[in-house]
Amino acid sequence: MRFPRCNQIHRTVVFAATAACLVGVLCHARKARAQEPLSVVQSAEYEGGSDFEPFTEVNRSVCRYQSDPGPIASWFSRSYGLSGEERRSLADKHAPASLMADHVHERGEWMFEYKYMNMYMEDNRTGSRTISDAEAISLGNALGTNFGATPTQMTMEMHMIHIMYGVTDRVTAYTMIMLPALTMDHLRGPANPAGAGTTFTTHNSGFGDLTFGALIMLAQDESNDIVFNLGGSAPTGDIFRLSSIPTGGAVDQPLPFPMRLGSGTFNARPGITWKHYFDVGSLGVQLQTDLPIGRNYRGYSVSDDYQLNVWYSHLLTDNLAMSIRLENRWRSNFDGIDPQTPDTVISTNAELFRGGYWLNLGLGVMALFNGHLLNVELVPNLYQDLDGIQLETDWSLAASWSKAY
Ligand SMILES: [Cu+2]
Repeated sequence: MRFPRCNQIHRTVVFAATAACLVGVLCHARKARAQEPLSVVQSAEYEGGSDFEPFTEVNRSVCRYQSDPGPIASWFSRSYGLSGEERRSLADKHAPASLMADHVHERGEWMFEYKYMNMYMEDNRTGSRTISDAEAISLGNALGTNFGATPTQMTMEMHMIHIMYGVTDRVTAYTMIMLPALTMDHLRGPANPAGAGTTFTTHNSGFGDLTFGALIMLAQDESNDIVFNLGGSAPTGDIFRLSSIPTGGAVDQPLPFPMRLGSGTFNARPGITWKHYFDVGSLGVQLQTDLPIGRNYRGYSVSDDYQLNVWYSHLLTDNLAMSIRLENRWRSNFDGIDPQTPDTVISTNAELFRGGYWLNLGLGVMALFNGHLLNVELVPNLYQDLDGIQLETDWSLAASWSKAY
């Protein structure tokens, strides 16, 4: 387990403070607006039949839209002073697209979601410094690796089918079926029988680890949710596939760690989320973990993974929201050793070149059409500090469609 060093903590505090200031300003603006006196007509409309409370939350928009505005007008409208349940059904009802396990469903309700994620990694990095492909070979050799090849670029795609079901109003069960598709480009090193300086690409896809669990509403009031994720995953993803592509057909070798489809272990994935709903948006904080239990049958265990997220989603209309998110991610190196993945061959075989710290920015859009939620987020990396030599993360993307019944 690695914790960020001073400069990383410093950066994180600065960003968190910036986000907090932004939210503070928005809240202040919202409050100032709510305190504007109601006109005589608006007060009369309010007394004439609204059951919203508290009284001070009512403002002009509530009154304006009390009669049905029609489907087109309602898409562009904003409602205020809604009940807790109504407020949770607007465009910001789910966390930004890259996140999971932030919300529950009411008893008997199903949710179906398809989610696509793509992470793009180009160039290697040692610590926080980007290095050229040639240096990845030379520095790698000095560190006792990359004699066979160095990775130069990777695309990690994930298709996910996410199903949720409200067992009670406080407990929602869920499962996620993962279908990763991994592609990695390489440059051959000095000891490769297929010739140093040539390139090759490997690909792997199939079922990943099946994820499941229960989301438990620990506490809730009109504007706050605290949700605990009692989650885990089962080792349904294949972790041992052979390829002779790296050596141009000379030798069959197991695909290295980042090209494997699962962890090979049962993982505990506890997490906790706090969400606060304002009239104009919502704030979320989530700690999510992914912790392998024991070692897999090849003799190693993957990283302990901790993700700490803070986000704010702003409602432009009831059906359209934009989000900004800050993600801290820590990963440990692997434990144990897979004896069939010698570190000398390639850096992606090295158990001690897996850990690091990543700081990512998320910029998202959420749109509701007739109960269909489209949720898209682009996630550029802001900072990363990696153990040994590893491919650096440039950006990731998440896009999902979901509907509850
Ligand atoms: Cu859901």
